[in-house]
Amino acid sequence: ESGITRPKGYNVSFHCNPGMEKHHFGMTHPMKPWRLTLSKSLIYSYGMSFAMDNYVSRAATYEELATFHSTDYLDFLGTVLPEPVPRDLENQNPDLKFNLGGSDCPLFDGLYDYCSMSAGGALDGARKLCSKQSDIAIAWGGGLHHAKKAEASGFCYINDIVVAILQLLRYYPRVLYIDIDVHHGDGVEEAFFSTDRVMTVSFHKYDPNNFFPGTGALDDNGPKSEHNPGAHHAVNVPLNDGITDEQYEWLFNSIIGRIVEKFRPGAIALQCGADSLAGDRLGRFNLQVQGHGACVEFCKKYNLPLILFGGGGYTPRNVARAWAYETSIAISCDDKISPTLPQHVPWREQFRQDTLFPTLEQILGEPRVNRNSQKRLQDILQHVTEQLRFVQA
Ligand code: V1P
Ligand code: CA
Ligand code: ZN
Repeated sequence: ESGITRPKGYNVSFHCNPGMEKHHFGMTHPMKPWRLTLSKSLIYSYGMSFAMDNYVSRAATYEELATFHSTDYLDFLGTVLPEPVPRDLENQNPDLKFNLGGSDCPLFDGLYDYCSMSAGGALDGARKLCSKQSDIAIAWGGGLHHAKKAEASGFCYINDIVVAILQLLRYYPRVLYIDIDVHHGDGVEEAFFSTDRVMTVSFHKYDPNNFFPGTGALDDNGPKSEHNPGAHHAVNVPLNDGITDEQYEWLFNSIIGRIVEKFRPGAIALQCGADSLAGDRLGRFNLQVQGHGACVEFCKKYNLPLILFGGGGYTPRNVARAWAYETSIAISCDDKISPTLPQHVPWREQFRQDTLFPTLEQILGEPRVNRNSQKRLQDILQHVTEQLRFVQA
């Protein structure tokens, strides 16, 4: 008996396509679609599927992808073949078409299927919110925030988030996009740069010279022209290495609290990239599963239609923990699931410790130095507060 029951008074829908999980970016590539398998296996082992509507999502159609992407790009993406010999780091082709085929965005078998399945889950989730059949939709296979209209970038080929938000905009006057991936959500920001119907907020590690993608400075807030409706509608929260749960929660709650009050969104789209967790192979923060999940909890409290996307996350055991915990928050059973991992969860040894909430010591051995002063975080909050004076719902 897991004690996990359906949430009272609202519905959660869970959208995934097992077809995504069999794709591979290449042996040494950090993006492992297998992390989705591990996440689902933990979610199911806890018995959470009994508390949600579970959907095997379909692949998004060409027309659906073309609501954002250029047809030139989609046509090329649909016909490129995998490279017989993977390019190595020294042998980069300098003129890649649409940025496809480099080490970040390699061409692999079934690439188009993988992309359209990721977008299909996100779009199905958005549609469930629009039709009010669900109150919270979960699409862990989405969240690929770097993809541009006609360009692949940073492991992302199709921007499922933009496609899903475009769907939400058919029903909701304003959508708030929040991105807690350790990287800047540049593709989503750019897509909605010139509209005041979407406010984008990204929390990320910022170091223009040494951390991908290098954009997302505090004062990059949208078009500089006051005549452009998108002016002031991009919020950027640049952070340094080692930020802790306590600091992140304080900043997240303060900033999002003020934004919701001022912008009054009709729906919230939250990208839950798990590379902001401590111990991530690419990330630099010291967040724990609890602090990451607290962002989901905070967004849920507004009782607005909410869609949760995946995103980055390169240490699969921690990705699975975070997305399982966040699924439990969505269905309000976070107080009922055991902090000890289920006895019969497949690949149990992959998790190293048998807890859902490993300590920083367990995750890292040696903790990462926190380079975020409280003064700097206060300055960030002040900048955002001043920026919001120009925002009207
Ligand atoms: O740093 C770069 C590029 C490659 N240089 C020309 C600059 N790329 C990063 C890309 C990170 C993408 C993150 C995606 C997401 O936000 C959303 C899914 O999480 C990169 C890194 C890195 N350490 O930042 N690529 C790789 N590592 C890489 C390593 C091995 C093989 C292939 C790519
Ligand atoms: Ca981010
Ligand atoms: Zn990332």
